[in-house]
This record gives sequence, structure tokens and C-alpha cells, in this order.
Amino acid sequence: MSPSRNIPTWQLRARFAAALSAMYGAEVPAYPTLVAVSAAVNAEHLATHPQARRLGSADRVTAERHGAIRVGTARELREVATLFAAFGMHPVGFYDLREAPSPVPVISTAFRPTTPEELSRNPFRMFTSVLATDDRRFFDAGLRARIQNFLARRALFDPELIAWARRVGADGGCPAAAADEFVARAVAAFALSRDPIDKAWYEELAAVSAVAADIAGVATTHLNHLTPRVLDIDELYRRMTAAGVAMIDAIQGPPAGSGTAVLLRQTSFRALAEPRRFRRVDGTVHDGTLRVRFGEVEARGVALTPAGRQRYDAAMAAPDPAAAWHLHFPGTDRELAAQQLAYYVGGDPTKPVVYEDFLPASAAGIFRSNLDGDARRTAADDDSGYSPQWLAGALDTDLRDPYALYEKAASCPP
Ligand code: OOG
Ligand code: NI
Repeated sequence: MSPSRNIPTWQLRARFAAALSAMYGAEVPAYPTLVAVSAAVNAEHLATHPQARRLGSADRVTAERHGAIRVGTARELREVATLFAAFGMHPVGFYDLREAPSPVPVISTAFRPTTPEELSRNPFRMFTSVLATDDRRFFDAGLRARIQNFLARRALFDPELIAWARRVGADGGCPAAAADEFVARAVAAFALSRDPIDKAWYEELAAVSAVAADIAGVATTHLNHLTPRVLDIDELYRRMTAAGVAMIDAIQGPPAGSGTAVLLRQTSFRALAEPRRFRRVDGTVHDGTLRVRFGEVEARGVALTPAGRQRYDAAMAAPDPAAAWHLHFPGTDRELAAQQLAYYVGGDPTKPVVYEDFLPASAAGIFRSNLDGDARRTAADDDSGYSPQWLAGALDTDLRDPYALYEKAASCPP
């Protein structure tokens, strides 16, 4: 390999995803089990359901992951955007989890590849949340000022790494000789830190919201979870339960047995306690544990059009979504395509456009299922102004509209 050869962003993204997976596997022992069970379920499913390949090649699905990270400020968000752009991952969509049934004080987007070609090369995506510090319903003026002060003093990313990422993004890749170091440095930015955590500060934030403590109670960020994709999530759920892993009560998203797989179904198990170090007020450092990180797995189906999404939201609002499902949704690709409820390449029902994004209710459920309590929220007016425009401004780049991307994917064959 010539040292001057350029490694394109998609190869950097594939290496980034694989290296994050290796790191997370070393950090969270249950994760490799989840990956192994997912791989076994996928191999068996593909052997008996060859038509499942229409939702993604075996190679793509085997390598497919999403991660989740949480940051504290607009500046940190901008740095994340620069870093992920070097891997060909761009912000798509706006999620306001403050409005979910169990509110979480964050707003979010997903960084991901945006074209069918890039997605098929490697679809790695990162659900990225920023703490809604300006929302008075969660944080009073005093606490807000102290959070801002704490966050202003930390640097999540080495400025050199961000400057390097900016060059890689602009060049569309990096020289082969530098690629390993670049990827390794990016991955290291998301490792769990062994630095002692200020116990009193962490606990004060945790009393308001466990997510606030995870974000602003520590001086670093870390992967919160890394999620493999599985083709039969009901089977995965049965196997994990049979293996003695306590899963959350339900699979989030569309109910089982609803015909054509649409959107996204997810489930997770609670993390075991992880060793962390704490510094007490008297300055002494002690070993302790936190249960913040967990395992999640997901199944992806066809992307819905705005009309299809309305049907989905109506079905899910029913007291028993599984029972109500067929009142709202036809069960086959052919009908979904004919009624323009879902995206198919060229309108051909054998060529579904896979859903590449997230669902706010499921995301809030995933947050919620892994927290010890709901966020404490008062009835104050929210004058924070968080919106898609705010997020785009903070990111200093356009927020892509998921529907426009699906529309485009459906209109131009890959
Ligand atoms: C993100 C939760 C959302 C998903 O898959 O819906 C998410 C988080 O816990 O930081 O990852
Ligand atoms: Ni997730």
C-alpha cells in the first residue's frame, strides 16, 4: 500500500465503527454477547428468509451499528459535527425528548451517511444529544449558571483532533499512513474516563436528572451504548431472555406480527454497574459504581412517508397498538407502495428504502428504561428557544430533513 494512497471517508467510517465496537466490547462485557447472539439470529434468519436481503445485504447488516453520545453545549456539539463530518456522517433530523411522555432534558439529532451509496458502504450513525440547560422547567437559574460554568471549563476534544478532522472532512479522506492514528484518536475521545468524579456535584445533578449528571457531572463524554442490528428482534429477545439477561419489558416501536416491517423496533437490557472513581468533598478518592451504560439492539424496516407516519402515530396512540395496527396499516409492501405510505425505489414494492433514523418515543423510552428515575420538572414556562433552527445554528451546518433524503433515495436507483 503506497503511503500516499488516500483513505476515503467511508472507509474511515467503517474503521471508526469497528474500532468503537472493539473498545465498547472491552468496556462492557455483555456487549460482545449481544453482538454474537445478533449475528447468530441474522445468519439463521437469512438462511430461512432470503427475501430479508431486500432490507440490507448480509455484510451491511453484520457490520451495522448505531452509537449514542451526549454533550453539554453548542460548542461541544459543533466539535462533534466537525469530527463526524470527517467520517461522512452529517446531522439528520431533530428530536425533542423534552416533549416525550417521560421527558428527558435534551434535544438530539442523528449523524449519519445521507446517500444510498454511502449507507450501503457503511451505515454507521450516532444519536447525539445536547443538554437543554436553558430550559427553566428542569434547571433553575442558580443550577444553570453552575452547569454552564462547569461545561465552559472542560474540553471534550483535543483542539488538534478537531482541526485534523476539519482537514479530513474538507479533503474527503486522509492519507493511508495517517488513517489508523486518526481513527484511534477519534475513538479514544469516547472512551469511559477513569478520572475521579466530583461526588457531590454528580449527586446534585442526578437529583434533577440522571441524564444531566451523566452529561455535566463528569469532565468527559463517552459512548452511552452501541447497538447492533438484528433481522428478527422477537427471536433475539427470546434468546437473550432464555440466556438469563433481563431485558426491558417491551420491544419499542411497531408491534410484532404487523406484516411488513416498518420503521424501527428496539429493545435493550440494563447495564450492570461499572466501576468509576469518586472524589469526596474532603478530597479523598474512592471506588464506586455507576449504572449508565447498557445494551440495545434494533430491527429496521421500510421508511414511511409523512402520510404513513401519521398512520403509525395514530396506531401507536391506540390503547392497544397491536390490536389497532391493521385498522391503520395495510400488511404488505405492495399495498404500502400503492397507497404511498412507505418509500420504495421507483415505487417498486420489492425495493424498500430502509428507515435510517430514530423514533422520539422509543428514544425517550430507551433513555427512561435505563435511568433510576424521571427528570424533575417544574411548571415554569420554557423560554429556552430550542428548535431545529437553534440546533442548526449550534451545529453551524444544515440539519438534513429525513423525508427529503428518503424521497431522493426512492427516486434514484442505487
Ligand atoms: C440516546 C437514546 C436514543 C435510540 O436508539 O433511540 C437512542 C441516549 O440514551 O443517549 O439511542
Ligand atoms: Ni440507541
